[in-house]
Amino acid sequence: APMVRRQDYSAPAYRIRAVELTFDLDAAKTIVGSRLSVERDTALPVQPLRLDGEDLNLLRVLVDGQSVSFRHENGQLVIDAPAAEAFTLEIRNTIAPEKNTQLSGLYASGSGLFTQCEAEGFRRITYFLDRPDVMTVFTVTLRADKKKYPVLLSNGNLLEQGELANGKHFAKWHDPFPKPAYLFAVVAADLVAREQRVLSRSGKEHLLQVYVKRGDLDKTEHAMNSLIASMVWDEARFGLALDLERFMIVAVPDFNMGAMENKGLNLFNTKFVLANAATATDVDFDGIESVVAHEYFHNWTGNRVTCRDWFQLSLKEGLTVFRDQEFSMDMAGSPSARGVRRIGDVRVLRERQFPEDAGPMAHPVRPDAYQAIDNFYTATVYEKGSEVVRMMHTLVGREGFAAGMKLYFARHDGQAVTCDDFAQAMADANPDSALAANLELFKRWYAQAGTPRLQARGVWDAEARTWTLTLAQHNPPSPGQADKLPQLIPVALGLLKRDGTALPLQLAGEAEAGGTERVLVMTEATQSFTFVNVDAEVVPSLLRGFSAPVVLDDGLSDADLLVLLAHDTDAFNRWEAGQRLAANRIRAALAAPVEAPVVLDDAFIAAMRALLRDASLDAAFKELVLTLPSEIYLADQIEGIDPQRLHAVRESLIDQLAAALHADWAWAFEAHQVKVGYKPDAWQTGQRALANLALAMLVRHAVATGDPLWPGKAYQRFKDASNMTDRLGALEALVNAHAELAEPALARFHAQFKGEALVLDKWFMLQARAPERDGRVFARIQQLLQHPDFTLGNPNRARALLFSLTHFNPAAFHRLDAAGYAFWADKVLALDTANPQLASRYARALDRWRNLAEPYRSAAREAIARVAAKPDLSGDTHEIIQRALA
Ligand code: DPP
Ligand code: ZN
Repeated sequence: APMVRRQDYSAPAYRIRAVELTFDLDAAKTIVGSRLSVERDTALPVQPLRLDGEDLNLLRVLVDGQSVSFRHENGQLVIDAPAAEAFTLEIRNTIAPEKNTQLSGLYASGSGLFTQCEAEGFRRITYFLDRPDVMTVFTVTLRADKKKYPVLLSNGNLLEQGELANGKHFAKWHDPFPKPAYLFAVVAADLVAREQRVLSRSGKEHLLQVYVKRGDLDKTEHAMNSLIASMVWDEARFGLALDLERFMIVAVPDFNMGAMENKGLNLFNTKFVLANAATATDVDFDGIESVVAHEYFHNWTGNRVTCRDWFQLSLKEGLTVFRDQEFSMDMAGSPSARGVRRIGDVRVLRERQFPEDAGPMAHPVRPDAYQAIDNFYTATVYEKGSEVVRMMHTLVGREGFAAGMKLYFARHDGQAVTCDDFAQAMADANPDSALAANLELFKRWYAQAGTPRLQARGVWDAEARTWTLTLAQHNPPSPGQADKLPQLIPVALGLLKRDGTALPLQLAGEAEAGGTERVLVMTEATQSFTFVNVDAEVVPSLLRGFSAPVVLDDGLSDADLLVLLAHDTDAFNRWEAGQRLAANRIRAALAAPVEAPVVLDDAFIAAMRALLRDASLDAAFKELVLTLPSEIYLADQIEGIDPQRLHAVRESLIDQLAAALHADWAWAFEAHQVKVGYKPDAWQTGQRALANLALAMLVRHAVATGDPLWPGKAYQRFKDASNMTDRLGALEALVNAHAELAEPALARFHAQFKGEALVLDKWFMLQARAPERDGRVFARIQQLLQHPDFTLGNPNRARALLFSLTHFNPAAFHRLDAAGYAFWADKVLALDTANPQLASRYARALDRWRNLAEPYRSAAREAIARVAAKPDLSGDTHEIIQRALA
């Protein structure tokens, strides 16, 4: 596929003011009629009209009712010289939804028909100007068999519906808001809906609906509640109200992504809609709340103001992730629960985005070029993009940020704009801020790829009673960007005395101290800040709340980190101190000779025990601290990684924590039982998370020592659990410890939930993500491929088994015999013919092959080369593979 470049952007020569679409819906053959009101931009020289189309069967083209000559070029339908400045273009074509295994455009899932148009799926429905800066008013008539497809939905408001001959019926929808084609949606299916009428603050009534297949209504309450909470929050925090009479969410069983924000008709992967206590875990409930919010928030940040071109994707995604993260924090409530959320968000960023930014797919938050835009729905555009918005929030403050949002909508409502436009509005609304003073510098976050390294060293001068912090930044090269310029880095910090008390902060030149925490704004390659009235050596707590997406090297000793772990008031840095202590031990063990036993020191164990037993801390926080950094995160930090060795070392440390804290784990398990009715709130979620971690540690230790007590208790709990979080937690404890009781438990679980697709996904996932031991997990995955419930055709199922191995289980995947890589190559090729979007995501499992030690590195390269050799690889996968080998 040819490269598309940001610098080549030009405004559209034609606009489509309105379109009337008619669909005669049928899984085998759907007839699409399209009547477009086209206008030529008379300020531009006359150009051919080029309409995008893909996999369409064209029946006819008319201009103002007359036939017209046209040609096909590069997949586009080209009309060379339309005579008039404004004309009506009529197109008729057919498509075959049931053959559409790509799940882009109109496709069949279960017994229904659904669409997915972002980014470029609309062109798979009919010929159109399929680009986000062409915004059109859509009127849509759907006709279909009434029995098969009793529910017919599209965007906006329902104008009319009724019966037709031959058992058919119709529905006519009109969306008053001009929108890009990527926000178009259609649903024809046999569905039922949970409905609720709500009033917005202005007193307007809205109808909210959550559509699911029959039998799933009892799993829709949480999605509905999340939707209502999102509406309330967006009005309260940003003054943004729902602009439609009706807002619909529809659950789709086969879906490439999490969900899609189509105007007024959000389509969701079932995983992010369906939940009740019996079938979904706390983590699932949480995911639903944030994805429902995310898609709802897009109605303003994405739909009312959209992207000029796909290079600006982070304009809507980074901002909307920031909004959903803030929403979840506000929902969580207490400062401690907010801290827990922040830790979770940073974990995702560092495990997914940091490796991406260090590998062959590294790209700026606002990319400069792509072959397949689907490949750029990335952690960089989403999660790093959100961090960029968060830094703006830090620089202008909460009120200033709200003012910036207001100005952004005042200027750009109804437009398709750029990341620059957003940053400009933020700066203009806050003229006295550090953001406004350094706007061009700040915007390097959009332009430069890579994770900056921030070195920080403090020097105490006893005589002058000063403590001087010297910061130095460096951003290593990325593909196509050899040299980087300094970036603006907000460094939130506090200083702790060794007894843990916080020091009042006063910079040289300031009249008095101003609080115990502040934000330093770094704008140069190196910069020093001198604090005065410092009477003793201090321990700096830098980058509090992870105030910038950088890798920090602060040179703190283990003794310093123990002070922070015991006393830091910043939840993120307190947690981070514990993670770093663990990572230091793992690094030391990796550097030692293989034969040397890895022994966990008493200081670390004592610190972990103290934290676990600390009555002032929330269970959720403790669970995070007591969980060692993941193999994926650690592998990203270590050059020339040996995944097997890393796994062995980390497992050994967990074994030792399980043994040394045995009595503490037993206490924690008993002390964190929830004795009231199930609610997925922050408190209960924390209790269950810690109890489940404790149980896992107890079972692990019992299996190692041959003690039947805890495996037996875990099995009992698995059988008797009143909710999925506890049931799955107990099952996981057995499976992860390779306990004998894991087998009967797995069989029982399968029998109990065989009708629940999302629960079966968990069953596959759990087995595929278990800690590898003697190749057992890899062998089990091979067996599960043959299981009658396994299919490559359903993305959730494919992710549950295949992605679990390659993306989430490094020790099962990176094998000395290279069988994991062969597996990967086979599956990339198998997925690629049916579903290129899914295949190219899957292909990314080997992005970081260059960071592997031998013999992994060469074996991985060979597997990538085998995929590259396939002649008809899809454009999506080709781009990933080509970058990996570049
Ligand atoms: N635009 C969708 C979302 O992020 C997914 N592609 O919500
Ligand atoms: Zn989004």
